[in-house]
Amino acid sequence: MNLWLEKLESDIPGSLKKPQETALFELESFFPGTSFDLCEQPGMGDAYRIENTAAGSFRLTGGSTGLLYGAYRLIADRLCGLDVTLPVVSSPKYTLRMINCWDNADGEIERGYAGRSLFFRNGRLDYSVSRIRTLGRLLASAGLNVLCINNVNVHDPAQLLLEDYLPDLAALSDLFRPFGVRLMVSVDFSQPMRHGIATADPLDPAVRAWWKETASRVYAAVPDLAGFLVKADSEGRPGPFTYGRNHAEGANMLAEALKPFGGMVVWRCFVYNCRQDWRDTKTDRPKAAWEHYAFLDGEFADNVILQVKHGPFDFQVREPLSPLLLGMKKTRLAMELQLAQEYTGHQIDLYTMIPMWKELYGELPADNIMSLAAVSNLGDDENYTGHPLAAANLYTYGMLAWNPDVDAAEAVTRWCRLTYDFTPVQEQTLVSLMLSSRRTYEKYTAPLGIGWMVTPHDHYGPNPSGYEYDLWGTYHKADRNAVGIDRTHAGTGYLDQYPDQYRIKYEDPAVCPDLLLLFYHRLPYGYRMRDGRTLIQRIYDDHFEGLEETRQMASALLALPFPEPDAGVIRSRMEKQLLNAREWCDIINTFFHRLSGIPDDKGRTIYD
Ligand code: GCV
Repeated sequence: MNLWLEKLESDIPGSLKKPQETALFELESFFPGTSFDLCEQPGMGDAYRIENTAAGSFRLTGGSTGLLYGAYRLIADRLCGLDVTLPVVSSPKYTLRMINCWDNADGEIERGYAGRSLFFRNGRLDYSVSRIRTLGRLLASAGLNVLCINNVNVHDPAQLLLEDYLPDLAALSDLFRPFGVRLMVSVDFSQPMRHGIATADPLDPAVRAWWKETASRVYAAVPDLAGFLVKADSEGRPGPFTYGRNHAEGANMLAEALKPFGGMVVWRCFVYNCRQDWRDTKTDRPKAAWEHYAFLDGEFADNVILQVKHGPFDFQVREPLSPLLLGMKKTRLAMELQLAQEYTGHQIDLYTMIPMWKELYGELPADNIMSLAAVSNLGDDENYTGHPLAAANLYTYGMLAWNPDVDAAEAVTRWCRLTYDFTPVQEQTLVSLMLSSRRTYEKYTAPLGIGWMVTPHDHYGPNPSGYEYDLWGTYHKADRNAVGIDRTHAGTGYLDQYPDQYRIKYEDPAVCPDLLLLFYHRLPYGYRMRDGRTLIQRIYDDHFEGLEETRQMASALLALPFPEPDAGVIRSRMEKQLLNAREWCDIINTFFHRLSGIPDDKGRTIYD
């Protein structure tokens, strides 16, 4: 399957070595009889210019990768029936447009919902060459250029990617090179200790020497490796804290080792106390990233990028923008998104993400960050993303990373038009279902920004108090009178981490957007919302509406003429989504009804 590239030649030859060769192959196969003049200008990098030279012929100018992106632009525009006025000039907003795979060496994918790994089997790099080529082509056509192939939780034997498996890593990177995709690897901060060194202390000379020697071996094998991705001192992973060092000391040590080879250290900021006592009311998990990193602003080497999850918790359906993304002006930052639908329906429920990303950009000045990363939703299912419509999240993520100003509806429409041969009315139906799918999911799951009412560990389906007395710092504290946590200055003080212009939007419940009300405030069920409804009524209404919208979505979606095998997969997943929405709606409503004893104003069924 070629997903949105279904109409291209099905096989891409193995003889192609460089992106500009791939560009020429794609153009000549797609536009037979048209002549193309490809002018490589290395200084242009990923940027391209497309112009007409004479009737019916095109000149493309760009770096080697720029020519490839230009070729896919021309092809996709033609497939979409767009008449573009030439010349067209385009360059990406971010140089690194990254995908992070959480694939383990045994072939399992942590939080993977589309099958097993495309790269690993039985502890080794072992894959289908033709699927890797197709993946390279898909990524390039979406403008994505960095692929981290292994889980940030580096489990044995994935460390061997820097050691015995290095030739295999080199062979895999050769396969991606014609598509302009550079590999990255997640590394284990304690890896020197596998080699008789007694410590992983970043200031220890033997440790520093080990990483330098390792970097030079790795770059001899894979000269264009993008760098190392690191999860340190997080959820049990090793890191600098063990040695009384801070994260700038840890990251800079690796950065020094990679610097001679042009490699980057992408250092994740997902650091919090994952062994919290629920009785402890002083610790507030959303404050953690800021507390660990903000004071280090300006101390990171210039080849370190701090990768910050978009919200302060962990990819809930709705979270505010992480204050760290607003506060570290002297540090290179990447925002991390999650295509894998961990908390957002496991690629069973329909959940199109670009409206949410656009909301984040409404808060985040695009220049505050220098890169975007996204946790992959890929796997070895025939259609790569489990749910056929989840492929739109991969494609539109690429569009966003190229140009954060992209319009959500245009991006989803482009993906639909490339993927399916629908009439304009059918296309419009699908696009609007996709654009509203996140809001629908939000309505039937945890209310008003509270998050976390999900089945523990697996993270699919409702369990309102599943995490309430656990170690993870994710509490809603619902009792018979009220729900939520006060995160204002008077409460946990989380809101103090924001610049004033952000703080004032949230600190007063009368001003705070409804959809984040219970993230920021603890409120009684009888609290009057701006529209006159009580808080409890709003919770009931949202849940009934979410279920009803899912039912309507199902009938509209299933009436569309999807081709097989997509039609069958969409139908069976929609059946599961309907059950999931009903379960969420009833369990959340019953949970709050039992606690509050307040009936639904409209007399609808809430089970006791
Ligand atoms: C890769 C959450 C997920 C973990 C994931 C972690 C992370 O806690 O549940 O599976 O680990 O985030 O982003 O590192």
